[in-house]
Amino acid sequence: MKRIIVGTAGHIDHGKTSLVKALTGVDADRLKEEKERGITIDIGFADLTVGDVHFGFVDVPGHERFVKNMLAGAHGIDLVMLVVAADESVMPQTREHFDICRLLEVKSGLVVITKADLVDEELLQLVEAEVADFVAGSFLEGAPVLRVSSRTGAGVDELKKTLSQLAAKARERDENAVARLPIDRAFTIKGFGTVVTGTLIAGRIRAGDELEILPPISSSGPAPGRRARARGLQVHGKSTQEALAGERVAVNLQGIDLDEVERGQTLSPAGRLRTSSMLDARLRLLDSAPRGLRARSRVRLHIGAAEVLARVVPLGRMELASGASCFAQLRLETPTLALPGDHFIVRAYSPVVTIGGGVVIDALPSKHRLREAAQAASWLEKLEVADEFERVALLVEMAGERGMDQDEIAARSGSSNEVIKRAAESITKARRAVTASQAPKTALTPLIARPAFEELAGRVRATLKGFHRKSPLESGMGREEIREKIFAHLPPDIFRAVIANLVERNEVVAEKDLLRLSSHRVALSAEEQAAKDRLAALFAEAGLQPMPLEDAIAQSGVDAARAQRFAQMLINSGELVRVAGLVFHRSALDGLRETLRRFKAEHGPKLDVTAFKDLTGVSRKYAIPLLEYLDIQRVTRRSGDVREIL
Ligand SMILES: Nc1nc2c(ncn2[C@@H]2O[C@H](COP(=O)(O)OP(=O)(O)OP(=O)(O)O)[C@@H](O)[C@H]2O)c(=O)[nH]1
Ligand SMILES: [Mg+2]
Repeated sequence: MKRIIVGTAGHIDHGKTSLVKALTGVDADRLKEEKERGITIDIGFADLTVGDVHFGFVDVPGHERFVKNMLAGAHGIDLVMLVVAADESVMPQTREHFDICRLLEVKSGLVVITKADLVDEELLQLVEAEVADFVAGSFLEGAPVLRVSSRTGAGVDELKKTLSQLAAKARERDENAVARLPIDRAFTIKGFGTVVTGTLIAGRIRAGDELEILPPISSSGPAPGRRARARGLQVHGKSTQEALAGERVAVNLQGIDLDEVERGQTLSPAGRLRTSSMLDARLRLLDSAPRGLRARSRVRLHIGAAEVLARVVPLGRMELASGASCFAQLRLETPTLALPGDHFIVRAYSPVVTIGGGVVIDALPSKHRLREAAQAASWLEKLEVADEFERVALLVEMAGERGMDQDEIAARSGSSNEVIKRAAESITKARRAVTASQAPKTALTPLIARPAFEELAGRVRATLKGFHRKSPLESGMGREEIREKIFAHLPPDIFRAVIANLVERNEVVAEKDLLRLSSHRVALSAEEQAAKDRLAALFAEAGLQPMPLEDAIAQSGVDAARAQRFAQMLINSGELVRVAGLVFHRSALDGLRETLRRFKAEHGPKLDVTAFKDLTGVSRKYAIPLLEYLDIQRVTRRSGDVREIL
């Protein structure tokens, strides 16, 4: 069954509530004060099924003082019934409500001329002509205009039929997107506890779901919301296990007190979305706005069911003129939940009139300073026209070298996991981004745009190049040193990924804790090469009875510091081997292994220290470290005083 939310709009007393009652049998005025005064004060609800369409009605107040209440309901509607009383025609709130519908980009609707029973045909035709003029050039141009009398019932059936036709053409809401329920009412029911209601504008909620209420009451900065389980759900007064986008939903929240929830908060899946204190948006001012909007003007921002005070910073200009549009950053005085694509209304701080509205483009932007306005605007230009997939790519590109993990992509885009996953795959495949981790990938694995990734790789190369130039005798630069120099403020995954990538491309060699360019060769002068060779030769000649390293260094023919480095190079390359405090040439140790192999063949595997000394001709000073070395190398195994040759 298709689910459509229909909103009323129109001037006070033009018959909106009566019309909803004529259609559904429900009096949407539920407050005592509304009944007494005969006017609507707050939004009211009713529903109706026609064929395979389920209509949820949101009836709004027409009084100019209650436009803010009207806005708490108007944000979620698919279809508008613009109500114009035949005896009064177009009036101020007809205009204001209609402006609001246009700014919210309500997609479809119709005009209902109510109180048709009160006037004659001539006047009806006049009103119809006025209405046609009024909606010309808008989304309602050419839309059905129906005459109805809620008193006699004339035209009501025709209206139902027309609503069904419009519903058939209405777009479906995305049930797979992240669920959001802007709360428009909160109350308690004896025996049940706290209940909140709202229009489920996206996704689905199931009984038992863990939800988050954002923002927390009276928070002054971004903070996680209060979490609560949905104990029970009702859609239009009927209990259900699951509510879908486009339905009016009541949620019974477990363990939540009434003073923890209020109109303007939003229910969403726990841990998924984040509140914002700034929004980047396309902002339009109405032609009818009494004056332009100067930079940093204070306005009332209505978004979802929330009203928050905000300052408007038009990007790249000092003032937005009436009738014009531009990119703007809205700086909110209290954080709220919003996502790209959300529409909002802006009302002047004083006098309180609707002056404009727009669409959120980036819900978690950074603060744009004056000189960054042009760059911010160029990103917004791309984001504004991006589809869900492209938005993921752009968000990653905007994040630059910091990259963006999937949790943040989810919070910032509002896209489903499925969309994010597919977008991540396609942009990595298209080589626009790199997934900065080896398996396993988690939600915290950042994606980093390829240019930013290459830039980091380039910096590693340049840093290594500089290092090699400065220290040609060092075999490499410390991994940690590079991390601190280039990646200190970045997620560790990004460091690992950049290094791994350079190694994979054979541009960098990682050896132990050192990194070097693969092209790096330690360049020695003839004198240095001779000294290094001499060191090696001293140990090769000494066999199993080498001199202490310091002595060899002293005989090398170059200064101790350089000789020390050559010794280290020989050790790094494996030509020299450290055994306890001694240094042996590789060939001497290889020879020893061979000697033992032959001994075992002739005399069997048992060998004690004395036999070892006889066999090799070394003193105890060398014999003990050598045997221990052989044990570690698993050439021999010690048991008591005897060793077994393996
Ligand atoms: N004769 C006649 N009277 C009507 C008709 N529709 C509404 N009325 C009367 O007009 C008055 C206002 O009707 P409502 O439905 O309360 O008007 P509303 O647009 O909901 O008013 P607000 O919610 O306060 O903006 C009531 O006294 C209704 O009885 C109609 O079709 N014919
Ligand atoms: Mg009413």
